[in-house]
Amino acid sequence: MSKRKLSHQQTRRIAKKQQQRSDQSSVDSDKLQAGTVLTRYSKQADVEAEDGTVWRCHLRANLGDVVSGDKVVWAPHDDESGVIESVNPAKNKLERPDSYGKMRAVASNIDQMLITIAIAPEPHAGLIDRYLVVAENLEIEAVLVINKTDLIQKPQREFMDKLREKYKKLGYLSLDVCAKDGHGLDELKRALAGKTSIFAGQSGVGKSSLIQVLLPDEPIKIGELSEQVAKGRHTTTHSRLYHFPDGGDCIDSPGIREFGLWHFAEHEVLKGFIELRELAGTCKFRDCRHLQEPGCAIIAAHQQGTICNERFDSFRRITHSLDEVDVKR
Ligand SMILES: Nc1nc2c(ncn2[C@@H]2O[C@H](COP(=O)(O)OP(=O)(O)O)[C@@H](O)[C@H]2O)c(=O)[nH]1
Ligand SMILES: [Mg+2]
Ligand SMILES: [Zn+2]
Repeated sequence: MSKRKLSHQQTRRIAKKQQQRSDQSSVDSDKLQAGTVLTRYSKQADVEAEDGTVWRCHLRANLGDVVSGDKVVWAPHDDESGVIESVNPAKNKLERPDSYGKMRAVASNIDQMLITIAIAPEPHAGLIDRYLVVAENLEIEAVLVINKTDLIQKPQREFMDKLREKYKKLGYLSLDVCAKDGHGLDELKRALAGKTSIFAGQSGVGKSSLIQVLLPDEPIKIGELSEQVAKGRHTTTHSRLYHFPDGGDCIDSPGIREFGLWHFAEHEVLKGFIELRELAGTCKFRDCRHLQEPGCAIIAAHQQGTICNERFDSFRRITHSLDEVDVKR
């Protein structure tokens, strides 16, 4: 409590100072409060006050990318709306490039990524590894969530078992769940408790469905994305932060379905492959790119069969995609 109070006072002080500098601000500084951004719309945001009430807020100019999970200082304007005056520095920010190549924040202050897959839609090759590059670079935990266990038939079981084993070997927790019949939900709840998690995964794997079974009273849109595609309509969906009754928050975000990694540097891609980054320290050359250099520890390990083929290929494919972008630039 005292810790929170302190940071609240500090941020109020900062906001006050910023306000004094800004001519356009007319907010009475006594009204300033701490809050959390639940949803960001194009020009406004829903902010949750410390008492749990939610306020639709306008944003002061030059606040930058304000997204779900951001801690802010805001002031009420009338009975239901307010103004965000300042944004606290975030512990981390998940970003993705937009269609113009500009980096856009998706969510802030995340502790954990739940990489969600299912037998249908079938996981794209290397997709899990791509999410892991993002998670490892944010330095957050990553958990593999295998949803729709009700659909796994005998022929697919082996595929899923292999996949699960591959990531377990690397030290990642993996959970089998089913939003439809409730299998594995207690374990999922335990994994979510006390953390802010973000569900990542292809559209249609059941991210929103899982959040819905955990929060039956929330009006969560299920399957909306695939319907949208079918209708060929462009509707904007927004990220949203939810609280779980047993503690812990999660962010459901349409912005983290699939995105390129070309904004990553080579060493960051390597950071995403925990078993390879350990080896890289023993390569002969310090600036080894692990492509064809003599004395490369990663290539040697691959030849000796001590690292997983698929992971090595994934690493190569991602690194190669960075080169392609360089050419285009
Ligand atoms: N059979 C089965 N279907 C599911 C399960 N979870 C979600 N679905 C269905 O998968 C579709 C996509 O779900 P949605 O939650 O919108 O996926 P999202 O795009 O990842 O958020 C919907 O038609 C859901 O009803 C599950 O555990 N089993
Ligand atoms: Mg969804
Ligand atoms: Zn090397």
